[in-house]
Amino acid sequence: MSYPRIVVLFGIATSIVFLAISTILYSRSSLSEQNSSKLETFGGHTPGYPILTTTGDVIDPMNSVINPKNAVVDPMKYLREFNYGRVSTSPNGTVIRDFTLIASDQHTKEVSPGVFYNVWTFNGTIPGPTIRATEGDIVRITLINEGTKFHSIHFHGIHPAEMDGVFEGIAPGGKFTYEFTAEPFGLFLYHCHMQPLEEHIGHGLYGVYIVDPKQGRPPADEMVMLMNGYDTDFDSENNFYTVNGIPFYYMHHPIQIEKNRLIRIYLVNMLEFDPLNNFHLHANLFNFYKTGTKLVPDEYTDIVSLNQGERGILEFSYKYPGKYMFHAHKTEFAEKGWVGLFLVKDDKNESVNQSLNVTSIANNTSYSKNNFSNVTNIVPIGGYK
Ligand SMILES: [Cu+2]
Repeated sequence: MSYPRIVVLFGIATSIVFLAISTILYSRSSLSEQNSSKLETFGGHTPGYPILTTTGDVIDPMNSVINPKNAVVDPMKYLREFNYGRVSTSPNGTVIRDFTLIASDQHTKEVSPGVFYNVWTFNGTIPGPTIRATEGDIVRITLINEGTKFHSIHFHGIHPAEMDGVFEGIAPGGKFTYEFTAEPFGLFLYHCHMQPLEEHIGHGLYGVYIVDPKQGRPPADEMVMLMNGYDTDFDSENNFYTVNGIPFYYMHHPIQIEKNRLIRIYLVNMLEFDPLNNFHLHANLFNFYKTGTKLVPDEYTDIVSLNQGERGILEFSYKYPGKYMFHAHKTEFAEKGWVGLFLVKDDKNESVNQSLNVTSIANNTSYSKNNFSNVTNIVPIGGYK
């Protein structure tokens, strides 16, 4: 007895479908068993809300020490380092400032303890050096491309089209001198403008450019803060957030300032991928000068939000001595590294160490394992707001 052909075909088809479904179900369950066997949950006070679930190593920048030899920048040095260039004067008396920036893209540096990343840099650091001039000066920047890709420098500010660094890439091994008048006064940035832009910026080719007004600004303890992030797993989302290049750095090395002294921060947002970043100052308010192009403040506030490329100048002083946080008020950014501390001294003669009963935190200008360990002991972990 023979079955009709259609019945045979139906039988075969059903068997194939059954086999396929069984195989998929089996492989899925064994895959999830594999994953769950490696998954570990870390931290968290509330059941169901772990701080971290991972199958890999846990890197904790709050409790780890970055090796100064490998670090992409020394944030304490960067904080108050302003580069005025090699100064000369033109026949008509104009001040000329010459700078040299060397682009590279083939090095690997530590951007957070244990996290090594292919950094693209101007003069070897992220952020690149802060360039400073006075309104009306002639600024000349020679870019030397020691990298393997085309690079350029695009400055914000007013200048001719051919000095804009957008259409003319500098080839590997090449060099080019950008020249323009520093105008107007304000707070600007510079960055590579080669395509794909998010790759050249995301890897670190940027820095701060300050143009002082001719009459200057009132005397102050001045510092630069550049907000950035690192996408270390290349999914177009940042894994770390920082101010001045290393996550949590100023939590371990608080920035020392004096009570009642005017503080001026040149704040720039270079964060790639995330649409918005911000800055919040604890127990105080600041005058905010948007883009720094006016001498009267736009706002008196304790928080300012900036899109990528936006910047402004903050001015404030602390009335009371003590330890104060500053950080992104976007919680995720703060918890992934964009957080720091000010230590306010009671008066010039009294040491912060005495007033706060802590040791070995004075003038940390380089990465020292000892200093880092000592400081770690006095910094409480957690609690941003
Ligand atoms: Cu580039």
